[in-house]
Amino acid sequence: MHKDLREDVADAASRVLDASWTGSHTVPATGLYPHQWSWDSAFVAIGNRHRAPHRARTELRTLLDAQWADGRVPQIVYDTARGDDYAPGPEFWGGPRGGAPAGSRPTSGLVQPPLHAWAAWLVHCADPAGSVRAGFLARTYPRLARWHEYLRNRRTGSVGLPVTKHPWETGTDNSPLWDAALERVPPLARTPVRRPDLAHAGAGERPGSRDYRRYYRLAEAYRDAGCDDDVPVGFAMVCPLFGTLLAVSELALARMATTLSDDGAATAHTAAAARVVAALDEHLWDEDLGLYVALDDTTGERVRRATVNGLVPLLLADRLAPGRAERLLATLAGPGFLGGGRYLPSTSRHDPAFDPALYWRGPAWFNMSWLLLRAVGALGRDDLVARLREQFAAAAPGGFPEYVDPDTGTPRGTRQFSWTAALTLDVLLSSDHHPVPLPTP
Ligand code: 2M8
Repeated sequence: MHKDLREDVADAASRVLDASWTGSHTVPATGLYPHQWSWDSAFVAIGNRHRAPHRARTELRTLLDAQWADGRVPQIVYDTARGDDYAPGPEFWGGPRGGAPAGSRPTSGLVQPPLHAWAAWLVHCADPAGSVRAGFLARTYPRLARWHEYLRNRRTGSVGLPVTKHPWETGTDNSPLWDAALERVPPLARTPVRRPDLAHAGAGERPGSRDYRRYYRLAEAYRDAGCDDDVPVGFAMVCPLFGTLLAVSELALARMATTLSDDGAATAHTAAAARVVAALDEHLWDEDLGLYVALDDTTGERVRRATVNGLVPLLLADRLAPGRAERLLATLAGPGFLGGGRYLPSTSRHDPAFDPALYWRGPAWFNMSWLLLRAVGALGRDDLVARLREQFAAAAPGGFPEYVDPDTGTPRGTRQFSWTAALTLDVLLSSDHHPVPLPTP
């Protein structure tokens, strides 16, 4: 990209991030998502580290300030000053729930994929001197380690991988991976379902009302059990995306521990990552589809659907069982994914549920393309890097959309979406594609 154009795009992305910055955190989108979301903040910090490392550190610290006593980092930290333009709001989660820090902002009781330690490490590496001055690692490492302990102690399912208790926890809420499990949840919620989201995105681009009644039903069950993970709620899914991000984040914690001179902890984090990778390989690999699939922890059955979630383990390429990385690369480049159209779809073009417009069932997402971009960049696959970068070149002209049609590039969902802007910045400004880089000397 020409230098002037690159600067224009970076300026436009920075304006999106500035408009969504509240002074303590960044909202994913001022209309559709007016609060702080867990993994969105991690993606945003990854972009902001290039231009405002102090802000990137604050973003993560604000999120971690809402960490529960049991170690969980909540899916949403509500900003009550922002009104009720999102449902379910803080009142839904209010009442008896365990462990939110006293005096902190109200939160959801659910979680989201554990990208945070990886993001914190990238933020540190972008400005090591500023990070040291702020005591960033010393302050965040213990909290991040506790977050992983929560996942290990309270969320590890029957195959040794973390279990999500609600589609909202997966980050890929409407993915066909959850269809069969969700089908067992009665579409009957006590709470009236409000849909303010439909004022910000087309109904054909968002989940349907039956799905929403099931989402509420599950969230009610979890909330009413005091968010106690010993109580089954009727949804317990193991996702290759969630597991991969946990493993990468464990490797990031290992780097942090080494930097903080705790070699024992570093060894433990590396071993934890290895256990996750071994479980991914043993339980989620699908030889026919050539990627990793989800697993229903309630029935023990694998969910044999090809989605982008199953390609993300490519981030762990050098640690996977022999031959897996090559198969993943072939699947990524093949007709179901990059080879079949313009951008990387969230669901394979060959899956019966593929829909190029509908949220997580086909559209191309910038966070997924970014994850795969880092994976193929580290493997030196410049051909695939170039293909994945094409989507980022379309971000600014499309108004930094939440997602795009993978074949036509038509923007979908909301616009001026923060992680789209942040990751566009990262793609423009990153020189190192290694997923978990070594510290800058
Ligand atoms: C979407 O999820 C929220 C619930 O968390 C929703 O649909 O209302 C997902 O794309 C999720 O991954 C994302 O974190 C969130 C905010 O951008 O929106």
